[in-house]
Amino acid sequence: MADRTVFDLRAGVIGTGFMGRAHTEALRRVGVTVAGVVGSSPERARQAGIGPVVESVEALIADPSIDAIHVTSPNDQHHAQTLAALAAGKHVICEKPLAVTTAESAELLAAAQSAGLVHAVCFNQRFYPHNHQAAALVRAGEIGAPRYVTGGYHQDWLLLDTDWNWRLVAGRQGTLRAVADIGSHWLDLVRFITGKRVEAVCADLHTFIAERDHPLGEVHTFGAAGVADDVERVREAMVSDDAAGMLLRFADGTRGTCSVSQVNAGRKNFMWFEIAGADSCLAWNTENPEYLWIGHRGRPNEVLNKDAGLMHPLGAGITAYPAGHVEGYPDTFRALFAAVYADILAGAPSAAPAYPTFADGHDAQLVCDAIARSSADQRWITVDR
Ligand code: SOE
Repeated sequence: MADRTVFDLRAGVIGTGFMGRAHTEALRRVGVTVAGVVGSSPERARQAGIGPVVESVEALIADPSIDAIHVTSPNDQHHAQTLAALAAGKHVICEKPLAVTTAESAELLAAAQSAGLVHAVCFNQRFYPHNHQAAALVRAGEIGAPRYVTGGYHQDWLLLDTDWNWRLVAGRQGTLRAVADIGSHWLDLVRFITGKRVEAVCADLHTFIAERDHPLGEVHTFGAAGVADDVERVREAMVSDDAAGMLLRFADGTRGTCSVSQVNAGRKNFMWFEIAGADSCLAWNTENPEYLWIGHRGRPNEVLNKDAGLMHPLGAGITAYPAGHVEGYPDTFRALFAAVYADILAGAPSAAPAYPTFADGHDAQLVCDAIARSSADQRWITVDR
């Protein structure tokens, strides 16, 4: 691809819901052409209006003009669609979680590596500028050795017993729901920032809403407001986790505590961390992303505003707007795809990809497996790598 630029690259997107929209919008900002989108039906894809409608996944993957496939379909479809895209020689960007079992995620990682294709998982929340800045500060030793990692991810879009989404359908999400859906973001983020893997977990998952009155049809993510009042509903028992508390042991003695919930009223998309090092502490959250709090003993605390001129190269490198111009959730997809498509333009993964790969997605699956087992057995479980 010697004379091609990012503006010559073409992507196909599977899924036309919340993530399909986020992906197509970010692709256009990076300069990649959205060559086609596939929905749960051609009519749903036309209604979504996010790109040229292609009749089927098979037709999209078979298009020789397409360089990469984005998989944003429900989790139980990721494995088959990703394998088919890789077999067709397409680079793949897959939404998290990568798969619904560790066997599937291991197979996808092996297939991508043997094909020599670019493979990425959308742990996009790494790409808030301050999350790269936090990683740079830790790597530079500026807070001392990380000791205690706390935080979590709270939402409220599944609070009511009338709230619904494919994630609540047993089998479509995988063993875990809230933990796999949003807890995986937090676990990936703290691993990216601290550089430490979770080695063992003690988890307590809970289903607070034992039964839900749900519509018969599909309800998009965060889509409760769009459901008609007179829609027919059925009452069904629920088994997946609405919330979870987790104690974590990282390598070399670092400890952690994480809370995950999709039933915390008022928390719309609130992810936060506080990383205590031997010397100083870092804190950040998604609802105030322009500021990184740096806590000290014996001297004033600091609040670093997002300003490339004040940040380490790692943080400044993914900062696209000047201080005071807030870069939020949609911008994380732009920054992530800019990194991924740099490798796609080169034709293969770099030695040390600047983005989360299927290896990160598979490791997240291994940690989720340990979390599920720990809660079921009510004891500490070591991650089985
Ligand atoms: C729903 O919980 C959801 O859309 C997640 O699936 C995304 O990964 C998260 O970024 C926002 O909330």
